[in-house]
Order: sequence, then structure tokens, then C-alpha cells
Amino acid sequence: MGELLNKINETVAFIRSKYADASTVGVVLGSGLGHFTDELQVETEISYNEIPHFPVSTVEGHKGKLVFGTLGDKKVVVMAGRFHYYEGYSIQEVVYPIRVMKFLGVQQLVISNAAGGVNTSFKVGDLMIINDHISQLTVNPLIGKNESEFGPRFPDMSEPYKKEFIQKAKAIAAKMDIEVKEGVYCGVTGPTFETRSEYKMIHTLGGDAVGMSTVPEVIVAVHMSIPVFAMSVITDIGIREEENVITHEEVLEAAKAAEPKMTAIVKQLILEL
Ligand code: R1P
Repeated sequence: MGELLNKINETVAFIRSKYADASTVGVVLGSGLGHFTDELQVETEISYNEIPHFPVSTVEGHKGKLVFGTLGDKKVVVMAGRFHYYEGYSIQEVVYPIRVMKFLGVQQLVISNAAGGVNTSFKVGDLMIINDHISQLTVNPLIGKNESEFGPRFPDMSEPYKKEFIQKAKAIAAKMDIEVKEGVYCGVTGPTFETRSEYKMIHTLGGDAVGMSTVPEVIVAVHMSIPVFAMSVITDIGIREEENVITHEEVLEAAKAAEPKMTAIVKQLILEL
């Protein structure tokens, strides 16, 4: 058995000793988007610092616990707080909880994030369903020996975000009269926000939004054949003419304001998965 699998087995055994049920839906909450857990019938919460081999969240706006509960008839495990490469973790540590989720029974993954708008038609507070990503400006978590128990050496990436989930989410949003955009998320390492020239470059590359998370998580989920739905809250507009300084405080504030719309869509989507 591979070393990674041994570690995961230890982590899963610990989690199972606190919460025995399998969770079929996994959710990762982005910066300032922690209130989704209020929608769950919460059954157990486990702090990251208690879990063997788990990193701990160091970023403001990320709580740092796994929350287990139910939503309708779905068993859901939520990462209230995620890990970013810029926190100093290895890219393997960043994606470790996603790999653990697979072994907790997760069959569908829903990811949220706060992102900078690069599409010139976007405004702060918009919701963007991610329909593709650009991974070239961040670090690929599959670099290194391929762990064949998890997936193939060269995973196909033609549909990293499951089309069926995107269609469902769009129909749900339309029914709720919530406007949603759709577009390409460009993953970067951070922690610096982008320079004006970098925003322009990402726009030219085909990105509609940019952020410092999500892409590595999606890559390992796809590697393990877990279908993904992901959504961004546009918390700032990177591509702009006027003088404007971007701060994490503003990101958290914008995420908080748009969170109820995103939560409503994600909640209904999970019920319909
Ligand atoms: C910057 O304000 C932080 O917000 C976003 C960026 O990636 C960065 O971590 O966080 P999430 O992607 O975790 O939502």
C-alpha cells in the first residue's frame, strides 16, 4: 500500500471514530462563505487541528473544521475552511482533505470561492458558475509519482466541471430569479493580488475570474473520478481603468453580501443531485 494511502487510512479511521456514517456529497467553502453550514442538520464537527495529518487553516474568513450533517436525504461533509498553497503548505497538503473525502464516501463535490473579476462585464457581487479552468499559473498537485490507487497518470480534463451539474444549477438559479454568470476560473498561487498587467494577461488567456484556490482541488477530484460543481463570488474587479486598491477585507465583505444567493443555489443543487 502506498504511503499516501496509509496516511489517509489513519485520517479516515480517526474521523470514523467520531462520525461513523458515509458522506456522499462534499462541500468546500471559500473565503467569507462559511455560513452554508447553517443550512445543515449538523451531526458532528471536528476541528482540523484534531485530525491526524490535516493542515490547519490560517486565513481569515476560513473557520478550520469539518462539519458533518444532512441536507434533506443527503449526507454532507463540509470543509469550513480550505488550504491554499500560499499559506506555505505543500500542494499535496493543500489537496489532502479532498483525497480524504473520497475515502469518506464522497461521490459529488461542490466547491465555492471568492474570486477577482477579469471579464469586463462582471460586477462585484456577481455569481459565476465555473465551466472550465486554466491551471497553468498555479501548481499541479499531480506532479510526482502517480498514485495509481487514486487515478491515472494522465487524467483527461475535457470536462472538469460536470455539465449536468452546471445545467441543473442554471435552471435552479433561473427558477429563483437569481442572475448567474458562467466562465473560466484562472488559478494562481497568490498571495499577491494581480498587477494590472497580470489581470490583462489572464483576460487575454481566456480567464473570466482569478483566484488562489479551487484548481488543485478540482484536479485531484477529477483524478479520483469525482464529478465537480464550482461557483465563484466575484468579490472585486481586477480589470478596471480607475485607481482601486484590492484588500482581503473587501473580498470578505463582498463574499458575505453575495453569500445568501450562492447558498440558496448550492443548497437546492445538493438536494437535486
Ligand atoms: C484573497 O482575498 C483570498 O480569497 C480567495 C483567494 O483565493 C484568496 O485566498 O479565497 P478562496 O479562494 O479560498 O475563496
